[in-house]
Amino acid sequence: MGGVLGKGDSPKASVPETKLETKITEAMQRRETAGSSLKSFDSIILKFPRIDESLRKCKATFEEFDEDRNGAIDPQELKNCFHKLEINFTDEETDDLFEACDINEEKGMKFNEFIVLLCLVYLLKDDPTALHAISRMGMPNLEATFETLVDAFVFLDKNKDGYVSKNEMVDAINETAAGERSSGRIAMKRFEEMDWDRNGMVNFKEFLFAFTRWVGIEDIEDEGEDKV
Ligand SMILES: [Ca+2]
Ligand SMILES: [Ca+2]
Ligand SMILES: [Ca+2]
Repeated sequence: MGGVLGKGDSPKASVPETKLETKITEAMQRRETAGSSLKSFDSIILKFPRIDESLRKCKATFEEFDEDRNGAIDPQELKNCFHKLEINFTDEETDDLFEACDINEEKGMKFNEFIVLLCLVYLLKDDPTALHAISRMGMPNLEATFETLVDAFVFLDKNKDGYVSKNEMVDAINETAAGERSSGRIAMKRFEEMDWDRNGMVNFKEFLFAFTRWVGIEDIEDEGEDKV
């Protein structure tokens, strides 16, 4: 875990990280050295509608890979999907990713989980330790959206440790809404929504899941097949 974390910013040691989570954090830290193109929290909010639109268009992709049309992508369907997108992850890496994003542990990726998974793949694609680095996913619009999401996280993570702390979140919001008393409370609430495991830090996966909720991606889950 190194000594790079600022005081009060380190994740609680009691929450163990999986190998994959460590890899994601390291990939994010590498990406953070390049900095963020975003200048303010407002500029992130302004991008919400376009991100929302782009992710919704991805629904067709989801349906394409949901071969048995049961409303979820199972491990085998995911492997077929990766094969088709020329994402060369090992079976073990694919299974780890699946487990990390299958938050309901239903052995099936719902649409919002699938989006988070693809975005993590996007972040990991430049991992120098990956057996086969992938150069592209063949979905330029979606990749641009993923880049925006990565960029937003990089903007929030001021000390570049791969996690957004509560203070970083509050700072980001206060920077824009100067003088508004309520903004700090909103920031706190947003943060608590994001920090699922309540370890005081938001990692990229938590950020992505929160994002799919904010833009309402979860709402469209039920448009397709009925699932009892
Ligand atoms: Ca399926
Ligand atoms: Ca941080
Ligand atoms: Ca957390």
